[in-house]
Amino acid sequence: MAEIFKNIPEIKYEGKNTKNPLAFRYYDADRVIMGKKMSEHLPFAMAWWHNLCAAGTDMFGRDTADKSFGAEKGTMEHAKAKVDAGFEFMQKLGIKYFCFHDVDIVPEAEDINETNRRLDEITDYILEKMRGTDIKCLWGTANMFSNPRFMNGAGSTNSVDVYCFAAAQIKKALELTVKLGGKGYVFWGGREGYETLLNTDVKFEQENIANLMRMAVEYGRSIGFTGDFYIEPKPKEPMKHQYDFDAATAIGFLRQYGLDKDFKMNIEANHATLAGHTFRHELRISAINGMLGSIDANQGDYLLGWDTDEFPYDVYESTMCMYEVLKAGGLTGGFNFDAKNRRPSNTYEDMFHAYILGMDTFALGLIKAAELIEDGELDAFVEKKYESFKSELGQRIRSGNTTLDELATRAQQMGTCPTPDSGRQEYLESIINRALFS
Ligand code: XLS
Ligand code: NI
Ligand code: NI
Repeated sequence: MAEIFKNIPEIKYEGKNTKNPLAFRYYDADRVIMGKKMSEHLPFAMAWWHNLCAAGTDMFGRDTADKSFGAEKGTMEHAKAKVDAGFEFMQKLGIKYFCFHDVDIVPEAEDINETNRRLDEITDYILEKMRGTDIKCLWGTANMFSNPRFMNGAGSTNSVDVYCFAAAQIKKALELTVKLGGKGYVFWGGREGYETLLNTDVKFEQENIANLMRMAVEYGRSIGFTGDFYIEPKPKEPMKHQYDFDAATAIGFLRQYGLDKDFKMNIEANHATLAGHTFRHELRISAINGMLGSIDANQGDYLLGWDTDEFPYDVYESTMCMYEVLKAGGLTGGFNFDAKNRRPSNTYEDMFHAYILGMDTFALGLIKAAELIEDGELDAFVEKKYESFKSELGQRIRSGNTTLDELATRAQQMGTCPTPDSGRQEYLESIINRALFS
């Protein structure tokens, strides 16, 4: 196999002082942190779509990067060249997982039967490639948002025919995920939402989405898929109102339709901020509901109101993220870089710099989060903050063994209410800075 990224060596850990642009400063795969290797804490994944397909086209201009990898775009040769490029890329970076949509790995044909044939062919090729490596599939998914047939939604479509195509794509994508040994299967509800209530029956659409998911679970389990299904919440873009607005909304939906045993959350940093939340809020909400599954590791831009899918460089955010992940006992999934190079970063080297940046950002976040946890001051503060609930009355409130009448009587006996202790936010923030910068 001809080498594609010719001037790029295998990327190695060289420590924080290295000036080598093609080396890790913090990601040291075998370093043990809180009893586990960094590589186990951080199962990084390459997103097929951004890394091997997207080439810089935006609303105002065409491709700036060359992702032909020596083959003509739109052909199966190109699909295979992308596999070659992807595996070389992952191996050079020491990345062990990839994520894909059905139409990322082959050009979609007019007839779904032909698309499916191509998918069989390419996944044979991917499997062959996987055999000589320790690279695995993190998750698969069906792209049910690009094709014009999905303009009114996939599970939420008004058309039974379109609903059948969505079902067929999910069925095939599940089969491929199982074939490639994928740990998870993602539903990101790209077109599952609406622009105006004037033409939308929300209840009807949500019930249809839930039914599609139920059928996916039934079929997946019947063909031996034992992994997690994920919902990837996102509040807007492409639709004004997306049904899976945020983790809390998606979890409520799953519970309402009895899907909560099979599904977890795939939390994307940039989606969290679009929802008006912090990344860590979404992680915490998922974790306390037992549904923290996987992460789409990227970051947004606070000045831009859309999903800019930037590579994460913000160590404050990655530290907060890893704090939540460590506290939750890790992920069942991994860290998929659902991120793309900025349009003018259009060389092969830039693709590597982007992943080195992202991997180092999360490695440093892991190191700092572990320091914060081992230091214990934040935990101790939170523990103390709720101390009054350790009293006899507090315990009874916690276990639901009080009445409004009893509590009101006690308040009336006190007459005036003592002020609770300070929340100490600024001091606690200074602890984070201490960990990050000392
Ligand atoms: C889009 C989503 C998408 C999902 C997979 O905003 O992040 O890339 O991760 O369909
Ligand atoms: Ni995503
Ligand atoms: Ni996204």
